[in-house]
Amino acid sequence: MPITLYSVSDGPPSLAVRQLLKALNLDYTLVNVDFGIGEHMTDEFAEKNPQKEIPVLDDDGFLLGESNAILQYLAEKYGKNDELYPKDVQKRAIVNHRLCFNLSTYYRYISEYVMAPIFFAYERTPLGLKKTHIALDNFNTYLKRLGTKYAAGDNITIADFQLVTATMCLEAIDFDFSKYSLVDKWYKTYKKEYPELWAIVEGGMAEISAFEKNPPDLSHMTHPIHPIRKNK
Ligand SMILES: N[C@@H](CCC(=O)N[C@@H](CS)C(=O)NCC(=O)O)C(=O)O
Repeated sequence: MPITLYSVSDGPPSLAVRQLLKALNLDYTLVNVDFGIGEHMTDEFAEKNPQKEIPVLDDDGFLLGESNAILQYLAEKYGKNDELYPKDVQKRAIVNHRLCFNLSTYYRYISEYVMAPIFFAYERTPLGLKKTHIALDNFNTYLKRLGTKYAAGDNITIADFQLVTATMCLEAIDFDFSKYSLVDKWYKTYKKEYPELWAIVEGGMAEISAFEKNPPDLSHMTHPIHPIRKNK
């Protein structure tokens, strides 16, 4: 049952999948893709994922990109029970909602504000900051309305893996989100109750924090979308 994950060591979607693989106690081969030298932009990588994005799962020849789809597939196929991805239709709908919310809004706004200016020639703008606060406020409201310990229920689900890695990006740049008290509490609870999963995320956070202070030089890169920062 050979499983390979193509992953980037500081990439939140990759870190979300790695947490699930650990939670499921699955043996797998971790292939670190070097973002800095554009390993994901080669024709060879495009064979695995035409979007040229990381992560990519290879489960015995079955290739899958998009971290949400990977989480859903692995939890469905290898989960010993349905805790991480409930079978109950409404519970599953809440998990799917949180995954969609993370992709469309929460991680999207956080990554545009935190990550893009670290790697590429973007600025942190007042609008970007406003969107980040909107995302945090939305998540805080979802936690309040559901009234559960975790994002989609009283136990962790695959949704928490994505939302934790997104929130970690804020901590990596010392962004104070404590006024979103339920987000703050949820995040601290996760760290405390799942130290072995948090350790995976923490490794990525250390890299992002270091890049925040000393941004990587990607001036050699030609990117199809993102403006490259010129070397000083
Ligand atoms: N929606 C995708 C996003 C994956 C993604 O954006 N990964 C980043 C690394 S963290 C990437 O590969 N970016 C490609 C690039 O910027 O060239 C997922 O959730 O898997």
